[in-house]
Amino acid sequence: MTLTKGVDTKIVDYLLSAERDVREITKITDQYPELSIEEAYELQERLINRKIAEGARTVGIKLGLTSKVKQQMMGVHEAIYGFLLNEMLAYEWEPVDFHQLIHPKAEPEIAFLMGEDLKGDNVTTEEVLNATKYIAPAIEIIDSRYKNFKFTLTDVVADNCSSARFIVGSKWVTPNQTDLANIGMVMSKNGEVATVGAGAAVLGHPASAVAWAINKLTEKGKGLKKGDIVLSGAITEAIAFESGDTIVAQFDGLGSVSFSCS
Ligand code: OOG
Ligand code: MG
Repeated sequence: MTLTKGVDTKIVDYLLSAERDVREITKITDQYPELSIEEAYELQERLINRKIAEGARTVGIKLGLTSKVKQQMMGVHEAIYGFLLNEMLAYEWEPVDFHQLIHPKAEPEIAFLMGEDLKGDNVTTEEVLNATKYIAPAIEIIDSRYKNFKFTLTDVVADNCSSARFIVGSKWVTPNQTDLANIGMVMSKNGEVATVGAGAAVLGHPASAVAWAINKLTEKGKGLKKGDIVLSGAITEAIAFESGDTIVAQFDGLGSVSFSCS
């Protein structure tokens, strides 16, 4: 057990200062190679609690590494989750300020808005769909605090899974209006196609990814609440962007979501 009192505070301070000072840092497992995934989730919880103490509010969760491609890239077999805070919410009509971010990348995702509380250790895809009020196209902006976006699973979990900003499109549809697994998506940067994918990339079905996360949260005595937003995980690889860029993700039947970076 590496995570003694004092060490946990030190690591959380280290991660928070990197974000605040917009500066990349050496990954924490370089100094603490023994840290376990469970300890990483404890660190993540402490980091979120610190932000809450400073006035932030959780508005939902995000899933990461839900696609086989991303899991293979990382050499892992499991997805991860982190928390969304109100201060991460960005809007289509308000440019994202590049200078507040270290080395941001954009990911096309499907957002779920929960219409009911949902908790349990055996939640199914079907139950997730039934508890979902709307789905919408979304873009997550990830911004790992670690140098060159290089990390182990433990590092990224402690860093709240690289969360930085997210944008949800203005068109919301009920889940039964669309076949989420077969939804096609094209994401472009400055008018040129950057990446294409389909909903099935996310653990076979984006709602299955959400079910997985609820089961995990329940192990910790948590769950989803009515009104929570869930980002179900990137459908393709993430695309780097900088000042002056515009990113648009266009989903079949779901419409599009976009943002510009100033
Ligand atoms: C980790 C976060 C990945 C996703 O949707 O897969 C993620 C990272 O790649 O930095 O948010
Ligand atoms: Mg993501």
